[in-house]
Amino acid sequence: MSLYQEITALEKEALAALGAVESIAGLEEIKNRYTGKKGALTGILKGLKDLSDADKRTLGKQAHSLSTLLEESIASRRRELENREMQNRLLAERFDALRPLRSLSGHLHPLSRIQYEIEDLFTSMGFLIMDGPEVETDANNFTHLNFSADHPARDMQDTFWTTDGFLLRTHTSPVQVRAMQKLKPPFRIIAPGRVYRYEEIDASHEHTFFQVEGMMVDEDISVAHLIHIMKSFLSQLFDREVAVRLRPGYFPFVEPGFELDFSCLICNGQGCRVCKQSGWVESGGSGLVHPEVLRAGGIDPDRFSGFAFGFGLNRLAMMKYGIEDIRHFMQGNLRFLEQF
Ligand code: FA5
Repeated sequence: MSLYQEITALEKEALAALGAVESIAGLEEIKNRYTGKKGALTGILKGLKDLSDADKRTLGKQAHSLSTLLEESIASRRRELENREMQNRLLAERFDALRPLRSLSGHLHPLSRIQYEIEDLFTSMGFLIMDGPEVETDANNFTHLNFSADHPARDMQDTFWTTDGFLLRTHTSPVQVRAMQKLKPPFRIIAPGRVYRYEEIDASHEHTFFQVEGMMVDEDISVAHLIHIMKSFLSQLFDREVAVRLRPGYFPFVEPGFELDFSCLICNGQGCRVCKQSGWVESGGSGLVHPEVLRAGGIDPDRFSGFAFGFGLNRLAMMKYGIEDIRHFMQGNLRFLEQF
């Protein structure tokens, strides 16, 4: 092969390689192969000095213009490859601020779910939602609710005490006291929240559970108002007609006091294991606010009367969602929680 043919072949080969190369590393390799220190074209250029003057002119020109051509082609291919690399990187790193998030995998805890639902039901009936602290005074948890210092009813709700004389509220009823201090009658409030009792736990008893308190104070409030509100609350919560029954019950802060039952939803009042064959399920305590409690709250019992109730939120949730053991709520078991 003459040198002319060699240079022509080299040009063809090098341009083909440059057209095919897809990476900067590959490009460097080609550059070395042809124009590097030991490259094919470099070798030819070095050999030019041994040629005749006539060959030097023609072949020298051919070799030098190939050298320039390769230099330019390599530079232009490098720009192309660098642009493409940059574009790929930008595409991979692209951040679309408006892209919708994948749906979050979190769930509302069943107690939060039922609490929010109850709050909606009562707000639609004109009730305010109130809050109170979980660490309470003896006065708010007991004394202002008509438990005297040595009242045996104090033992009905075994209490966790702090070392400096406060307690973990045993029920949400102290919020009744706070409501009377804050609001002028007429008013109606509910107060959902966490309560604590020093209690042996089993399938239906926890030491930490939730209640929802309710209180309505106005002129001429009677048991009929209590029954009406309870019936309409429970029927909406359970999405069907629910019957309500009052049994006498003792709580120092109401007179008369009642245990409030509703018809069992599992068996529709026919009798089953859940309602212990009675057809009724206990939901909480209720009654007309004791005149002493109104008086302690700065409300004239000769002018105003009221009803109050306190339900176990866990028990309502168990009935609504068919949960058979109260301990599920606090165990943080994802297989349980993910059902809600
Ligand atoms: C009270 O706590 C009264 N404060 C309720 C009340 C309010 C009466 C206003 C009158 C007027 P009791 O101790 O019965 O009452 O508790 C009320 C409800 O809380 C019970 O019916 C039950 O549903 C729930 N409850 C009580 N103890 C536990 C427990 N250890 N674990 C789970 N739920 C409980």
